[in-house]
Amino acid sequence: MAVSDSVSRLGLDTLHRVPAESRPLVRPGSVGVGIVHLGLGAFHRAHQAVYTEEAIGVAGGDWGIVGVAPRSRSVIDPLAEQDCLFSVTTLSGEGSTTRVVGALAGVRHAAGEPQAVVGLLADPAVRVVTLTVTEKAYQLDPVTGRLRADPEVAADLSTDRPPRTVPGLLLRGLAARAKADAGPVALVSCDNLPANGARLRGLVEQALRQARMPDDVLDWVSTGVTFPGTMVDRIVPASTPETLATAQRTLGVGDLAAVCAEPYRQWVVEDDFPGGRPAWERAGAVLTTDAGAWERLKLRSLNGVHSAIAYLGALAGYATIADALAMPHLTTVLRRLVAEEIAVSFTPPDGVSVAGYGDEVLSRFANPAIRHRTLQVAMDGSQKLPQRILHTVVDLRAAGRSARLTALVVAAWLRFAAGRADDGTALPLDDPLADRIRAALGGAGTPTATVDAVFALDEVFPAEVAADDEFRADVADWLTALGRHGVAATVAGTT
Ligand code: CS2
Repeated sequence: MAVSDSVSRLGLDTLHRVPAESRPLVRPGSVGVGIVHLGLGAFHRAHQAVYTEEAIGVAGGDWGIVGVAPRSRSVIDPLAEQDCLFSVTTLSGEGSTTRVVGALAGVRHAAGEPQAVVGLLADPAVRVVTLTVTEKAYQLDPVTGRLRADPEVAADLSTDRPPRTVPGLLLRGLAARAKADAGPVALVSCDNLPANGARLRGLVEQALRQARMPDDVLDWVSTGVTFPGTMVDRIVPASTPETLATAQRTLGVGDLAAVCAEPYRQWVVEDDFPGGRPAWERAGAVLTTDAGAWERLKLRSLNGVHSAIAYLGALAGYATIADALAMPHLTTVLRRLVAEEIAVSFTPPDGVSVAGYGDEVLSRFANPAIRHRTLQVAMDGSQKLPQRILHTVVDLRAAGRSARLTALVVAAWLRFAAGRADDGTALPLDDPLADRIRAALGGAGTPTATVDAVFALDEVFPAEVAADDEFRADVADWLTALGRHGVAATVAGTT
C-alpha cells in the first residue's frame, strides 16, 4: 500500500498526532550538527542514526547528523518534506513496534550540491564523518593498492570539477578542512569490510596522493584525521510498500522514508575520536581499542552464512532468507559449516563461542517478519565473497585443513552467477564485475573449466585460493553435484 495523498505526512507539525511512545527522543533542530553521514540508505537510518539519537537523548551533545545521499534523491526528497523525521519499525515474530527517530538535522544531495557537502566536511562543528557506501565504493586494487581505474573517480582526482564520487568528496572536503584548519575529525567506515578503518585510510591516502595534493594538506590529514574501525550489525531489509503501510498504521501519519529492521543490533567501535564523539556506549555500543576480532566474527559467521543462504536459497527458488532456511537439512549443513570450518579459521573475541554466535545468527535469519530477499543479499557477490568466504578458505588451508563445505558456497555463487535457478528461472547478476564474470563463465564448459576461468579474477580470488588445486577440485565437485541434482538434493546429500 502506498501512502495516499489524502494522508497527512510525518513532520514537526504533525508529531503531536503520533502516539507518545512512538515519538522521537530528540527534536530535529534542537541540537546542533556534529556528524556528516555519507550514504543515507536504510541501514544507516536503522543503525547509526538510532544509536546517535539514543546517545544524545541520554547524554546530550551537539551531534545532529547531516545525511548525504551520494547519487539518488529518492530518500532525501521525502526526508526533506518530513523535517528529516523518519521511523524505524522493529519486526519480530511477536509483532512490531514503530518509533520516529530525530537524529537527522539535515539532508544533502552530493550529486546536486557537491560544494555544500565539501563545505560541511570543512565545518569546524563537524567532528565525525560516518560512511555506509557499500563494499564497492572502496575502490582499492588489492594487488597494487591504488584506487581502481574508474573514469568518474579518475576525473574527480585529476580535474577541479565539483566532486561526484566518494573519494572525490573526501579529498576535496579534507583539503578544504586543512585549508580552514577546522580541527581534527574522525572518518568512520560502517561498511562490512575487514579492517574497514584501515581501508578507508588507504582510500583517502591514495586519493590525496593520486590527486597530487600539496604536502601541507597531506601533513594535516596525517595528524588531524583518524580512521576508527567498526563492526556494524543489524538486519535491515530494503523498505517495501508493506514497511510504509505498517509505519502509517502505527504513527497515524504517512512516512515515505520509513525503514524496518530486526530487534537485534550491535556496534563495536574503535575509540579514536580526536574531536570527540556522541556517548554511543550509553546506547549500547561497545567502544574498544581493536574491533578486528569482532569484524572477522561477524563477516565470516554472519555475512558468510547469509551469502551461503542467499545463493543456495535463490537457486532452489526461495524468495527470502527466512523461507530458504525451511529447506530440509540446510540448517544442519550451515551449523556444520560454522562449527567445522568458519570457527576454526580465526581467533574470536575473548569469551565468544563462534558456534553459539552462529546459532544466534541462524535464529535471527529465521525471523519470519523480516522478509529479507535472497536476491538482495546475493547482489555484489564479487565484492562480498573475499571477506565473507574466501578469507576463511585462506586461513583454513594455511592451517592444513579442508574447506570442503566452504567450497559449496563458492560453487553456489558460480552457479548463481551463471543465471539460472534449478527450475530454469532466470536469476539477475547485480554485480559491478558482472560483465567480467559472465565473460569468464561464457567460454567455460565443464565445471573444472568454469572454476579455472572464474578463479582467474584476481580482484575476487586471493592468489593462495586460486593456486589451491584441492580447493578448486572441491568447488568443481560441488558444481557438478549442483548441476546434476540441484540444491535441495545436494544439501540433503551432505548430511
Ligand atoms: C547482508 C548484510 O545484504 C547483505 O549482504 O549480509 O547486509 C547483513 O544483513 C548485515 O550485515 C547485518 O548486519
